[in-house]
This record gives sequence, structure tokens and C-alpha cells, in this order.
Amino acid sequence: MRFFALTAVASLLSAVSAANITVIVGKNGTLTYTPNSVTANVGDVVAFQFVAKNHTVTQSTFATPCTPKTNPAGVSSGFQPVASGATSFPEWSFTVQNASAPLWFYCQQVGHCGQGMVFALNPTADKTFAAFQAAALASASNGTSGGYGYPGGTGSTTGSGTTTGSGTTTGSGSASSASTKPASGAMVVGGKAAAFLTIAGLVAGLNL
Ligand SMILES: *[C@@H]1O[C@H](CO)[C@@H](O)[C@H](O)[C@H]1NC(C)=O
Ligand SMILES: *[C@@H]1O[C@H](CO)[C@@H](O)[C@H](O)[C@H]1NC(C)=O
Ligand SMILES: *[C@@H]1O[C@H](CO)[C@@H](O)[C@H](O)[C@H]1NC(C)=O
Ligand SMILES: *[C@@H]1O[C@H](CO)[C@@H](O)[C@H](O)[C@H]1NC(C)=O
Ligand SMILES: *[C@@H]1O[C@H](CO)[C@@H](O)[C@H](O)[C@H]1NC(C)=O
Ligand SMILES: [Cu+2]
Repeated sequence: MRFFALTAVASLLSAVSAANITVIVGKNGTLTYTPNSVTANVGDVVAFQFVAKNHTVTQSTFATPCTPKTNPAGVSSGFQPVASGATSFPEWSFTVQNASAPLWFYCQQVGHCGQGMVFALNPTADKTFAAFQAAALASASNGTSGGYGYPGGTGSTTGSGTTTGSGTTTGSGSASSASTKPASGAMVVGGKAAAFLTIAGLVAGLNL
């Protein structure tokens, strides 16, 4: 009985203290995450809201900022196209499960990572956001780091944003699928690899 009472108190406390941190993706049409670096505690939800263009939030590693994490596969929101003038925005989130483990993310859209569109969760004194972003920028003129350093196309975006994001983590976070409507259930970490979209090349007429 005492066990159950303590459990109830513990979940109440964590519910009260957990924060929901919102990161805006593509604010005002820029190739950015705002903020681009977040410090979060275990249980905090980091929610990405896609407000423009056609971006992703895709897990990579500190060493290779512009390449999807493998072994085990990281999480990814998948592409979240947002029509210009949209009034509702897709959202994708995960819950922090280990605040001591920094997590690294980038945008898989052609050219965006090489222009510095990267995000860090709980970077450290050794592995800083600045160093991570510098490595992403350096990969733009260097085909060895994922090949996403091509200039993006220009044009206008069409399409609307229903999210079908899903994925797994390395054990330091859990992913939940989300959409412009509340998801019916949270997707918790599992062993299934996220399906990463590959970028075939420039697509004329897209507002990348
Ligand atoms: C954080 O967001 C989740 C999912 O939207 C929600 O269930 C939870 O109540 C929120 N927590 C806080 C502290 O706002
Ligand atoms: C948004 O972008 C437009 C066009 O680049 C610029 O003129 C405007 O100042 C920006 N607004 C903000 C709040 O940054
Ligand atoms: C959390 O991450 C740190 C750093 O990667 C690791 O040393 C530690 O074992 C992890 N803790 C758990 C409970 O997974
Ligand atoms: C290319 O990028 C990789 C990974 O960031 C780096 O190790 C390598 O030194 C770079 N090569 C050149 C020629 O810049
Ligand atoms: C979003 O970008 C991806 C990758 O470039 C592309 O395959 C997809 O068609 C784009 N979606 C829209 C609606 O533009
Ligand atoms: Cu992007």
C-alpha cells in the first residue's frame, strides 16, 4: 500500500515539474530552429512546431551532423511541409529520458544542414552547439558528411501539414507522433528503426 502511495506522489510531482519546451522550426521563413539549443530535464517534452517551408527534425550525431543516426537508428519527424499562409502547423515531439545524454538533430531538407540548420538538446561543455553547427556548416563544401550541402531550390510551397512522424531513440528519449490534431496516443521508444527519407536532389519549384 505504501508503495502505491509513493508512486502516486512521485507521478504527481513529475507531472507538475515537467516542462513543455516549444521549438519553432522555420521561423519567419528562415532555416532555423528557435531556440537552436535547449537544456531540458528528464520528463520534459520538447515539441517542434513547423511554421514554414518543408523541414525535418532528424537525429544525427555530434561527429556527423548532417547524416541520420544509425546503430541504433535515431528519431525523425519526417518532412513537414507547410503551405504559405497556413494557419495550423504540424507538431512533433519527444520526451527527454536522459538529461546527461546530449542529442543532436538537423534538417534533412536539401541544403539546410549545410547552411547550419541544426539543433542540440543538452549539449555539454565539451560538445557545444557552436561546435556542432560549425561542423554542419563545414560539411556544405565537403561531400563526406552526408551530401546535404547543396543549395536549395526556390519557389513556392504547396501542400498542407498532417504529421505522421514517428521513430525511435537511442534510449535517451522517446518519440511521440503528433499532428495538427492531438495524436491519439504517444509512441514510446521501441526497437523499430525510423524510416528516413532520402533526398534525391533538387526539385524545381519547391520552396526548400
Ligand atoms: C506537455 O504536453 C503534453 C502533450 O501535449 C501534455 O500531455 C502535458 O500535459 C504537457 N505538460 C505540461 C507541463 O504542460
Ligand atoms: C521576416 O522576414 C522578412 C523577409 O525576409 C523581413 O523583412 C522581416 O523583417 C522578418 N521579420 C522578423 C520579425 O524577423
Ligand atoms: C544517460 O546518459 C549518460 C551519457 O550518455 C550515460 O552515461 C548513462 O548511462 C545514461 N543513463 C541511463 C539511465 O541510461
Ligand atoms: C569533411 O567533413 C568531415 C566530417 O565533418 C571531416 O572529418 C573532414 O575533415 C572534412 N574534409 C574536408 C576536406 O574538409
Ligand atoms: C518536402 O521535401 C521533400 C524532400 O525534398 C520532398 O520529397 C517532398 O515532396 C516535399 N513536400 C512538399 C509538399 O513540397
Ligand atoms: Cu530545413
